[in-house]
Amino acid sequence: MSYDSNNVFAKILRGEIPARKLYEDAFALAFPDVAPSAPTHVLVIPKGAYENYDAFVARASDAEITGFFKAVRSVAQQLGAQHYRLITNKGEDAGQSVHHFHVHILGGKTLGTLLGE
Ligand code: DGP
Repeated sequence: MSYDSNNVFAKILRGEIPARKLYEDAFALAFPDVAPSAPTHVLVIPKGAYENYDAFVARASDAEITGFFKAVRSVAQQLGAQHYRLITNKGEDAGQSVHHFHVHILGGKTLGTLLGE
């Protein structure tokens, strides 16, 4: 699948859809998930156009990759999260519904089993 610049996160990056910005730097933007699965549920997205984790690691520069994952850490620190789970869904069978690479930060309670099943 190639990148579709009409996805909702691309629209958030362009300011066409509102989002409450929790963190922003040159590499990443973080905002709360619209349908939270835990008391803390924040999405972190790269600024570049990458449809999923595979595309991000394959095509992004080392600076973008490092900058993005450092931003994820900064967001978790800013949230004061001592215990948290990172999730990224790659592909629809894995649960990916928005095709702009993103990492979910989940926490704020004792989380269940990995797949919640
Ligand atoms: P995934 O299913 O892994 O692709 O996660 C996509 C997440 O994006 C899902 O938990 C709901 C969230 N989401 C979808 N549309 C919007 C939106 O317009 N704003 C925000 N803040 N989150 C959204």
